[in-house]
Amino acid sequence: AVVGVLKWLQPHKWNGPGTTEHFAAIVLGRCSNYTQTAPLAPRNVDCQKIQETFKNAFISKNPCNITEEDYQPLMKLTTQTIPCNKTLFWSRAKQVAHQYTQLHQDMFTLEDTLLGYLADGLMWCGDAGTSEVDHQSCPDWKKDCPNNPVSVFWKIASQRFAEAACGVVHVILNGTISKTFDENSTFGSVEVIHLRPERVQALHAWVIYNVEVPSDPCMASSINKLKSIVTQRNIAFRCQHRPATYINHVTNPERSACSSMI
Ligand code: NGD
Repeated sequence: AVVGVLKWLQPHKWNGPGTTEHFAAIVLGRCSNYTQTAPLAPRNVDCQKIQETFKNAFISKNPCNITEEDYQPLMKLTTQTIPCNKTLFWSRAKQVAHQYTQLHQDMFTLEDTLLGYLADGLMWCGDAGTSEVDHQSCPDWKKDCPNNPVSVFWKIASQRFAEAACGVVHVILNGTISKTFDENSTFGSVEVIHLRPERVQALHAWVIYNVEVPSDPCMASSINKLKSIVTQRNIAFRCQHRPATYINHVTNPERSACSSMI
């Protein structure tokens, strides 16, 4: 007990929150939940193995020196096929996107795939010289280092998700902020870049706003930037603005008449 108290009195090593309590158990529980209930769940999944492989990607390693290779075994175990036209990206609009896919279960965000589902909202890191996870602190992307276990994970998971997309793909963007499209976001810096023009015909953006807006959010300069990046890559681009109430409407099952709005 004394050792435990002393541990807490030590200054935290990193600036970010530590590994989520019960990380391994959560990953294992999510994996069994997903494989038993999700549409399109991959078959013959060994959740115990997935949980161990996830942990081995970062355990006993310097949490500022994580590489994409560290996650290759986990990526291999969680390969999943999303049908064409069913991929949904989002940026600064996580909640709205997930409300949408809850309602339209034939559409998939990264977090509706096994890999994203396992990790969403969790923190994790270890350290060289110990086989324990660090529950006290983990590196913060900006204040400590970019190549930390969580950032590298989302980068590679997002990249693979985008590379596998086909047909018409969608993105939900936040029209209530100035950088509706941000080139430095994961969507802007990883996903858009890794769409394959030979597989993806078009990107349709839905710009969500709360109240009636004075001018069309699709005319914002950041959307023009997105349009030019996408069309230069020989992928067609379309933008539509949609009020947030439109998602609220359809999230209310009593008002199923609203679902025809989509
Ligand atoms: O480097 C990071 C980092 N970058 C973003 N975020 C990060 N967290 C770290 N620990 N390290 C967090 O990701 C940020 O706090 C948000 O909670 C979340 C998404 O960031 P946001 O809203 O700026 O949108 P992005 O465009 O960067 O990323 C969303 C797209 C979406 O299409 C997903 O397929 O990229 C994928 N994704 C990326 C990062 C994280 C999903 C997540 C996730 N589920 O947490």
